[in-house]
Amino acid sequence: MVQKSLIIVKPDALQRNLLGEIVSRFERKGLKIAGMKMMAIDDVMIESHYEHHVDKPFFEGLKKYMQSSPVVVMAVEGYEAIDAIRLIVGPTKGREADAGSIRGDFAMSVQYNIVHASDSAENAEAEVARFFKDDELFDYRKVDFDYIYGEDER
Ligand code: IDP
Ligand code: MG
Repeated sequence: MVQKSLIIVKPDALQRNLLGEIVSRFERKGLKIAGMKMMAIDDVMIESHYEHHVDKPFFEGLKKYMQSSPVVVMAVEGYEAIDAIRLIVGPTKGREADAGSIRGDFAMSVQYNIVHASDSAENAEAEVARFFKDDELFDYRKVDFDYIYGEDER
């Protein structure tokens, strides 16, 4: 099943000059960028995006971090992309993430962990819709497609 995952390249990644590296990791994997833009995350958006954390003691710090600079958001597409991307990103705590994953290679922190990636099909759909208007998402053919997937997967 083709899925889109919502990726947020967080402020620590921009400050540490990792934007290109992160985009490149998704590209090289064979995933397709269906949408991408730079934006500031306002209060309403952060409170809905991190709804599961609003009552936690670290929420104010998380909000301050996510609003400390613009972020780059991407809708990244592929077959079973949501789980594939969580593997590329690694678990929340950077210092426990496997080497080779984005967080494993670039993060030590729980909070400053470089990227957000959707964790389920249901959340991915809501997150992509929250961050992208329909006309900001692009359905286009990539010439490498036939070499990224086998015939029975296309
Ligand atoms: P995830 O980003 O791996 O899906 P979530 O549990 O959904 O992790 O948490 C969202 C974000 O909130 C994390 O990526 C991290 O930036 C921040 N966060 C999660 N737990 C903590 C914590 O215990 N302290 C500080 N920040 C946290
Ligand atoms: Mg999460």
